[in-house]
Amino acid sequence: MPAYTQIAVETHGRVGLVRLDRPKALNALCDALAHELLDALEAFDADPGIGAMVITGSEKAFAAGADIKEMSAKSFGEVLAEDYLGVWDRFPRLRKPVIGAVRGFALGGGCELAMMCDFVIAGDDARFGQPEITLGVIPGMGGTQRLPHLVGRALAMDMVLTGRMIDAAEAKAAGLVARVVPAANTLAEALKAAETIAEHNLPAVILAKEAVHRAEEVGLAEGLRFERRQFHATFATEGRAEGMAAFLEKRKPAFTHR
Ligand code: DAK
Repeated sequence: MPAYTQIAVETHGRVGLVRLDRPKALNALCDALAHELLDALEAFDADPGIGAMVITGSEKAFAAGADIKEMSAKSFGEVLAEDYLGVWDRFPRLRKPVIGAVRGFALGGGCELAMMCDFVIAGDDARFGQPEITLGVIPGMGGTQRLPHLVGRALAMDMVLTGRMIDAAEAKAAGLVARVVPAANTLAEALKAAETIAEHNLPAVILAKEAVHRAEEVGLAEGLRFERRQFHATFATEGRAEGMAAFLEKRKPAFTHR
């Protein structure tokens, strides 16, 4: 495993866990952290021993946004030439599910990272916001696009234009997070959910994730056709036969993840 300095990486059975580890900067997403995170996630994605991933931060902050100190000195020419933050384009190409386990602040790029995850389990101390407007900029890692998909235009406009933070309960009611749990249980609940996913027939998990994301990109008729093809494709996997046989034989399936 590479020597990471901005993140800590662990495996729990078939689950890969990445902890953002810049506590003094509230896990602000500097360029080095972003590259390490994507490298670690891609390594898990390619590892046949891993079936799902979890990203978490600290008790105080999942991530307080892009690194304002790093960003503040950059000129337009530099951000354009470097494709600053373009590294995040690698995230949606991950094929295995990623769960965000969020406590504390998830602001700006941190909220956008949470939204890149396939779903979020939030502690009841989590706070989400897109405060970029207060810095004179706008969200740049998907905030203006993913937020309205998840919470609708009204709340997305409120958050993006005022910079207001919402708490975990409001995020749950709005559809930004899947579950809210007592703060101390956040990571344990996320790992449990990831373990459940990782036990399932991996090819079906990958096909299902891709199909759900397709719903955000295409119209209903095309999405339904895509889903049918994905469903048919599960019949080419060993796990489809095993899963159905196990049900009929009243036993637990033994998936080979092929
Ligand atoms: N960047 C760098 N450092 C940060 C930071 C951040 N986003 N957030 C916090 N820190 C640092 C603070 O500077 C402080 O460092 P020291 O002063 O101790 O050296 C340390 O973390 C602790 O923070 P505070 O002292 O402020 O802690 P508090 O508990 O008082 O306040 C807070 C917590 C989260 C409310 C506050 O830190 C805060 O408001 N942070 C900034 C939140 C924010 O505005 N986030 C949005 C960042 S902008 C783009 C792509 C993406 C983006 C832009 C463009 N393109 C593709 C072009 C995204 C932009 C953003 O995310």
